[in-house]
Formats: sequence, C-alpha cells, structure tokens
Amino acid sequence: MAFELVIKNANVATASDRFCCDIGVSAGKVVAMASSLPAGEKTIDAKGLLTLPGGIDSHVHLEQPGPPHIVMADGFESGTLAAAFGGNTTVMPFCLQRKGHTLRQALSDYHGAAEGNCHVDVSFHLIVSDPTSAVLGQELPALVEAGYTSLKVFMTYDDLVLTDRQMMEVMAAAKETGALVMIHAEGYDTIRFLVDRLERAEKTRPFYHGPSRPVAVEREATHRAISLAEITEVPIMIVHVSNREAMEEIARAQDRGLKIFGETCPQYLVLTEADMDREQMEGAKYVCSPPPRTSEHQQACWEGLTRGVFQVFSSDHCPYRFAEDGKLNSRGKESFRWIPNGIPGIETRLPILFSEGVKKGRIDVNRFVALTSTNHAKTYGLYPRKGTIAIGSDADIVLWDPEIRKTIRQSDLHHNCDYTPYEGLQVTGWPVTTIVRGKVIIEDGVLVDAGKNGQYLERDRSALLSSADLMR
Ligand code: DUC
Ligand code: ZN
Ligand code: ZN
Repeated sequence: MAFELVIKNANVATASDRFCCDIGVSAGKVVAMASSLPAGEKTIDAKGLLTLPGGIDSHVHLEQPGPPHIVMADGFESGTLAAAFGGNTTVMPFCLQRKGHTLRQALSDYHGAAEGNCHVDVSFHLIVSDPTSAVLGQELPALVEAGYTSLKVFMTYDDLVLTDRQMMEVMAAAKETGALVMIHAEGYDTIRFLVDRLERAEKTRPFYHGPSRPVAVEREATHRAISLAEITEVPIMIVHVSNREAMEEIARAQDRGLKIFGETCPQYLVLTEADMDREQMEGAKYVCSPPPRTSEHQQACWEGLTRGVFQVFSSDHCPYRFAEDGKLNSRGKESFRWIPNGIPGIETRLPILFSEGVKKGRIDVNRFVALTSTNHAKTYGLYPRKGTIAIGSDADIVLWDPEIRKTIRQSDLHHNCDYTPYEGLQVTGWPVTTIVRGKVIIEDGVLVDAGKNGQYLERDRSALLSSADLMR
C-alpha cells in the first residue's frame, strides 16, 4: 500500500540529530524513515530545504476575554492560520477563569470558540484567577486527569492577581494532582506604587510603561515565586522572562537543584525600551509585560537560551490592534496604565529565532528545534507524539528554506492584528511548507488546505515533574 505522503530527500534536524532520509507518512503518523522510499499518494521533494518538527508555540493568547471595549485581535481561526504560516503545527492558548466562575464554565466557552476553527492542533492551559477550595480540591484534579495538565497564575493585574497564600494553595494543589504551574512574575504592589507615582508626575506616555515595571519588579517576583515553589516543593515554569536579573534568579535556583524552568520570547531578543519611546502613540505598539528592556538584557536572554536556563522559546502572541478597540482606546491615550499589555508574534517567532539564532551562529539548529518544538512537547505532556520526527510520532513537519531573505512586513502576515512590532526586521530563513498530521496545509507559501482540521489535544502530565533532566 502506498504511503499517503512521502517526503523525499529530507534533510532532517531534530533536537539531537541531523540526517538525510525519505519520510513515509500514513494515517497522520511517521511510519517509515529510510534512505529511499517509493513515491506516495502525494510526494514532496525537500531537496535544498530543511525538514524540522513542526513548531509548538506553548504560549499564545487567542480570543481571550478582557476588559470591556478591548478586543483581542485574533480568534482561533486567524491565530492558527498565522501560526501555520509561521511554521507551527500546535499552539497552546490560555483558557481564562474569571473570578466567580468555575474552570469548567471557562473551558466550555473556550472549546466552543475553538471547535471547527483551528488550522493547526491546539491544547489549552488554564488560567486560575479564583482558587477557591472547590476549584482546587475538586475541579482541578478532575481536569488534570482529563488532560489539562498545566495552569498559569499571575502575581499582578487587578483581575488576576493572587496573594502569596493563594499561590501556595495553587502550588500545593498542583503538586497533589501533577499539574505544571506557569508563573507571571511581576509584583502587583510595586507596579501600582510606580504607576500612581508616574501618573502624579504626568508621565503618562507609552514609554512610561517600562519604568512602571522595572527589572527589580520582575526580579523580586521571580525570586518570590521560586521561594514559594521551593517551600511547596513543586516545579514551576517562569514565563516571558525579559532580563538578566530574573534569568540569574532562575539559574541560581537550578544550580541549587530546584526544578525551576524558564521561557523567553522574541520581544526580549529584538525589541528594547526605546521602541516604547517612539513618537506620539507609536510606542503603544510595543507595550507588553514584562516590557522590552535594554540591549544588555537582550544579551542575557540569549545567554539564558544558550546555557539552557530557558527551556522554551514562545511567542506570547497577545494581539491588540493599534485602534480604538485595542492600544488606542480612549483611556489608553490618557495613560499607559490603560494600554492593553501584549503584542502579536505567532507568525514571526520561528523566523526570528532561526535568523537571529541559527543564521547568526548563536545556537545550532538542534537547539533551535529543542527551544521551539521538542522542549514544549516534553514540558507540556505532548512528547513523543509531538515535538520530533520519529517513527510513530504525528507527522507534524515543516520544510524551511534556510537561505531565503525576507523583510518582515505586516502586509505579508496572516494574523488579524493591524501591525507587527517587527516591521522592517530583516531575516534569513522562512518556513515554506507546513504539514499537520500528514496533511499539507501550506505548500510553498500558499494555503492549500483551508479545512481547519486542527484537533484538540489532551495532554499527559509534564515530563519535567518526573525527570531531573532539565533538557538542553
Ligand atoms: N502576560 C502574558 O502572558 N501575555 C501578555 C500580557 C501578560 O501580562
Ligand atoms: Zn503573563
Ligand atoms: Zn502571555
């Protein structure tokens, strides 16, 4: 019987190896890898391209409810389409529990939004904002058992912030049930103090978003989160780390043998605080939290990636339009306090790391695959079904043109946001063909299957809970 798909002359890189072979796919899985395979029902010649596991973006926000009159630009359809064009085959958005609501209510709504609308596979993290005893004692254990094996908690934001006591309650429940806790580490009171003081001094332009959340705010919260995790003896993932001091807090904890993990994102490698200082309201396009820092902190984030302090590199795609329903809402023009925090990046994450990392010699292609795919799968309970190219794994495969030179332009992107913070950035290398479970979705840069056949993925518990191996 012919393979459904054969990729000939694949120049494969996984997180650990490089080799050349033909790849045979049947029923959505990789079933053969050999020096020569016969043609399949469909055959692609990958000569001259790189063949990589599909990107897994384990930190994106899609269709997330927010304050009144503020709309997240991407839902599941546009967000997953942009993800596919950016070389991703799985994305992991956050299902947000509003205070006073149950996790199950939130999940029912969120599944309703995703159902039938996804171009790539999806799986949800939970955001726990109301950790009642019923939520932690009853709902969470059942949901972890059902495959929702990770949750995020916030140390800031009026609607989301947890007290230290609540953080510890969540961590203890996570330990009990085997969930991985993701932490937004910025301190609520320190930020409120600084925002109030800046506003009193009439320092309200977008630029002041940075000074309202300085490095010490993130370092202090990172240190506190690590301490709480140490006391409750639970592994945690510190997400969107922006600077040296927070990175070194994580590195020190790892040196002490604690299971503390870290994530950084493109904005902390290629944007700086100067971007928020652009004329008029342009700076609002770069307002995200934590904020972009200085080139010295960019360097530290690279060190975090190359030293293995950070296991995952995610987009933190959190798209708000540069318009009245987003960055330029009327209050946002009054003060940075009201500018929604977040920037788009689901389509540009992989090309930016490939170009700035692999092409500029900072990381090798194996580490690139680890940071953008394999480690996400291991961290969030999808490995080895996802995150590698191996017999029995889902045929989530992306073909890259490693030499193509491009300038990132909003007009070429597929998200529903109206700008990209990376406008004008020149990159070398771009994913050209995206294959999800053996189905070619994008071929040579063209959408060839608009069927929205992305599936919801139930997940195992994180491999990080049981293994002391921090991954490369
Ligand atoms: N945290 C995120 O993870 N994304 C955007 C904004 C935020 O605070
Ligand atoms: Zn966050
Ligand atoms: Zn985020």
